Amino acid sequence: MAEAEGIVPSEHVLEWAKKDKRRFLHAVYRVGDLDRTIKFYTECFGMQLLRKRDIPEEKYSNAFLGFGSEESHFVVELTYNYGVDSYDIGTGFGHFAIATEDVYKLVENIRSKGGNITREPGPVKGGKSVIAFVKDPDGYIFELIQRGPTPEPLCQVMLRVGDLDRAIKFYEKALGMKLLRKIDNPAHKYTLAMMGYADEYETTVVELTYNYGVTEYTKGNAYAQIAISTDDVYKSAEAVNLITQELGGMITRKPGPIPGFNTKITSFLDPDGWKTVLVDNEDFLKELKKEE
Ligand SMILES: N[C@@H](CCC(=O)N[C@@H](CS)C(=O)NCC(=O)O)C(=O)O
Repeated sequence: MAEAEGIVPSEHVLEWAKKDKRRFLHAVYRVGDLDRTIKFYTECFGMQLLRKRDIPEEKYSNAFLGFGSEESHFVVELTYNYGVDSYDIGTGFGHFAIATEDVYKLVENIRSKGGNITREPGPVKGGKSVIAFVKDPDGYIFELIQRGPTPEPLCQVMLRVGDLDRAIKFYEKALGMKLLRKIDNPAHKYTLAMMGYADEYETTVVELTYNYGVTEYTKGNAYAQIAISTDDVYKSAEAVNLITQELGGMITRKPGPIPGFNTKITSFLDPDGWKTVLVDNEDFLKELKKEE
């Protein structure tokens, strides 16, 4: 009866987030010099430049880079705002991660091109995975993780959160993600939760990090958001809206088409203030075709 009157009961709204067709599309962040970052990511990481667009009316340009087509891969969307050559990354943003079969070899390549290695390759403290850290020209950290071959080398976005259980619940309920792995590392006083839609070795995940006793971080103005696809921005926004009432966070853009692009989106903040944008699957594919 309620549905016939156009009111969707809350359990149906929450089911939607789980059965929707979702995939990590891109991470959006600001850089001070587009060409400098494109050169660094292509030469040091082996990414491909997938597309570039200039929007002079709004005084910004974008470049999309990744390890495969945007139709099937997670990529980075760099934003250059005319005349702004540096940003504050803040303390909350952690890193992007790249999986590679040989971290030592990749580090040598990056070093030979003048890249800044901030943590030499070797087993992670308190674990076995071989990792290294690299700082890009704007100061964003990339973690290099040694793994077997994977279809999705751009494999993690790490964000620090002040309440891990609350954040896990939000990503499960509002975004329909699964808790894929939770690792407590008491020796180094942190807990991690890997959140995503499928196997963390095959697809991209959000790595939520809780440092014991730390509840607040600064956001800076450099990192912007993660974009995730959906079959219905309107239903998705209903689920997000319900969960923000329970756990915190807020819708920052009501569902609907972006003027000029016609792509339907909705965006919101999680309880820690991290932003996600949900983008209509079909509209996104149309946008890619238009820009080919
Ligand atoms: N305090 C750390 C907690 C997370 C953490 O330590 N992560 C591991 C990687 S999963 C790391 O960075 N280890 C440092 C190392 O092994 O040198 C942070 O906020 O970044």
